[in-house]
Amino acid sequence: MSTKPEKPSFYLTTPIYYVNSVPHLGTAYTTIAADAMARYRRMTGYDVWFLTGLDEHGQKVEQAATAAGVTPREWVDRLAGEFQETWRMLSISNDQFIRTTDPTHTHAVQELARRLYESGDIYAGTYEGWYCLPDETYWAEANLEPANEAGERMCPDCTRPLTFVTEENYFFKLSKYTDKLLEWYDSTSDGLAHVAPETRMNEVRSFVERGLDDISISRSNVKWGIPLPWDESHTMYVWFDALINYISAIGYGTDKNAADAEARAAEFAHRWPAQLHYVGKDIIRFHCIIWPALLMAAGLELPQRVFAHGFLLTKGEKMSKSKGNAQTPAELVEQFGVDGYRYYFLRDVQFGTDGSISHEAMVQRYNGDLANDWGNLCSRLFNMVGKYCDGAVPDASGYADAAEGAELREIAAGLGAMVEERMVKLDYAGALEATWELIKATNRYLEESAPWALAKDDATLPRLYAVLYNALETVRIAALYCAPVMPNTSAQVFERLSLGDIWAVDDLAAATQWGQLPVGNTVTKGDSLFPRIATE
Ligand code: ME8
Repeated sequence: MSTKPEKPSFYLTTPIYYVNSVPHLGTAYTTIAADAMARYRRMTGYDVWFLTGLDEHGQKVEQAATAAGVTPREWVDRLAGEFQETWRMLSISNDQFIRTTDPTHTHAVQELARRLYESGDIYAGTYEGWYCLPDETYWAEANLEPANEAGERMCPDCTRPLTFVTEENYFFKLSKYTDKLLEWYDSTSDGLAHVAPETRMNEVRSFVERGLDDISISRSNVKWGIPLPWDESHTMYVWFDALINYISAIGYGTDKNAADAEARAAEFAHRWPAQLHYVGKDIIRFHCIIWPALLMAAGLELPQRVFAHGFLLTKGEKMSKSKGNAQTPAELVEQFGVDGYRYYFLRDVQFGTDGSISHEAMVQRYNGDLANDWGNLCSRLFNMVGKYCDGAVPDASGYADAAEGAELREIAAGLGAMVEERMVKLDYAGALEATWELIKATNRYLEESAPWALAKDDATLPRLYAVLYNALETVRIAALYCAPVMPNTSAQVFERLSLGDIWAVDDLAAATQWGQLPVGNTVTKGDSLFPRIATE
């Protein structure tokens, strides 16, 4: 009896978003990218744990609740529902949804804080300086521009006015970890840099090389937060609270008396360190400086990789309802479908760099790549199988010409390695582009071999069946490679080919080997996968 070897763990996370606003194109972007990776890694044999969630504490959330005339608790509960609904609508396959108001999270934060206080890495002091409320960020004088004409100091990141605060606070000895952080930046994991892309690594490294100050980790006038266990007049600075979610979610700091304490500890040992933290470039200092330093102080392993993507920009054209070019995920999904939405953002914007998005580009991508190339290939092919083969996968064995479909077999054989190489770099656009080579080659193959002509003569029927089989087989393979980004349409293609559950695939390399489409399987034409969008 053989037992399957245990799958390697792949733990990936998104930032936990603030609940001061509803999910938008930016937060959806990070979440979709992480989802595509989670799905891809499940299909390539990993034991995936995909975490997303919400950052529910802090002054900003407290103020948003007050402005809405509700308690912070009512406010976060309402917004948590909206986030979860939006992620469901976008086919996000997260394994867990953490909220920093969860009692297990609170316990873990207090546990870690206590540990650092006892070891001397957290100490009492006075904070005097600038604070950016919208970003919940402290700023040292040295990083600021002189006051403007109105006498205001501005946040270097978001350019909004800062507030001067003087508070008795607790501090974290960040300065102590400067050299260790620089060593970490110089090391790699499986040959990959811990911070990517390189521009972000350089930015973080030069910030640390300038020297780090200790940072305040508590607030005494913010009530909506986690109290410090040794001094309940302080709540934990919201960024510390938030970062710890990545370990509290998977079992760190579980109450020793909890019924599941042992199981949670085992889970933590299994899943930590994370393979991949997805973040936007706005929050790299928290993830690439404070977070690793905090883990070092706690004696925990560091994440293998933090990948910071760029910003989505709307370049001149504002996406607005009144212009008929919707701006919320829900409005865009209504027009482009979930998979059309997911495809656009991962195909048209190079992950890692800033990218302009526009309604016009979205329509172009959709009509070009999805309606014309992929959708049309499926519908005309399934249609022909209906017409010439009674709607069943034909038997190609009567036509023994090795050259028939050789180009398709060759592209398909090389695709797996290419997609893997690009996915490791989080180059979604590149992985999709490679998949499109197969899709385009199949469309060309059908044009060139003209099945409609082969169907006219009994003598060419064996070749007709070979051509249709080859095209169906590439469609099956392309659907597998498209699945992480376009889960719904790929599942539909599988259904139409009477294949099993696409999500049961956990060995993509084996599943994409040529020739597995069973002869005789019913092929259903179905509705158009990507109906064209009229452009007037
Ligand atoms: O920073 N383009 O939460 P947040 C691309 N709670 N991505 C964007 C974007 C845009 N225009 N706008 C937002 C926080 N994002 C903290 C995180 S984690 C321990 C705590 C995405 O709601 C991007 O991932 O402000 C960015 O980093 C994140 O949303 C910020 O989300």
